Amino acid sequence: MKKSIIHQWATACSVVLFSTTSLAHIVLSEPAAVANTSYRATLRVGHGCEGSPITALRITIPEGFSGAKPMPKAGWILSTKVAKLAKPYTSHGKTISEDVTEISWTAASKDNWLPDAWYDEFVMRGGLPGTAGPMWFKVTQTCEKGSIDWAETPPTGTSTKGMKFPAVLLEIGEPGPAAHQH
Ligand SMILES: [Cu+2]
Repeated sequence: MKKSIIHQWATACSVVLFSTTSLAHIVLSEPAAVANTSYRATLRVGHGCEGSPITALRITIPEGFSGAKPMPKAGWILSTKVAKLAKPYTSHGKTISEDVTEISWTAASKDNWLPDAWYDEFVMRGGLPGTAGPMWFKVTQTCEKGSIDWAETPPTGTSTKGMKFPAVLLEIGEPGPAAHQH
C-alpha cells in the first residue's frame, strides 16, 4: 500500500516538474506517511517570489494534524498560533480542544532572508490522524516584494496538475503489517 502511494506521488511529481519547469514548488521531503504515527514534516522551499527573497513562511496546520511543534531555525523568529478546534480530539485520555493551528518563521534581519537563488528547509512535527487519505498544508511565503499562497487543492483526488500554486501534499496511507511489529 505504501509503495503504491509513493509511486503515485512520483508520477504526479514528474508531471508537475514537466509542466512548470521554472517553478519548483514547496514540497515535503517525505511526501508519504502512515496513519496514526508521528510525522516530521520537512518543507523544501525552492524559490522566492519572481526573484524576490523570502522574508517569512507561514504554515496553516490542517485539521487532524495534532500537537504541531516547529523546529527552531537559526536566524528566524518562530511563532505559533493556538486556537479552539472545530473537532476536539483525545490524546492520552485527555480531550484536546485547542491546538496549534499556525506556525510561522520570520527572518530576524535582512541578512537572514532566503535569496531566490538559494534553497532551504523548514521543519515541524506532529501526529497524523488514524485514517488514510491526502492531507494538504497551506503555506504562505512572504517576500521582500510580493508573496505566494501555496493553497490550491483539487476538489477530489491528489493531482495538482495544471495548478500554479498547489498546497503542499502529504499522502497518508493505511498502517501496513510493518507498523504492527513491536
Ligand atoms: Cu515553484
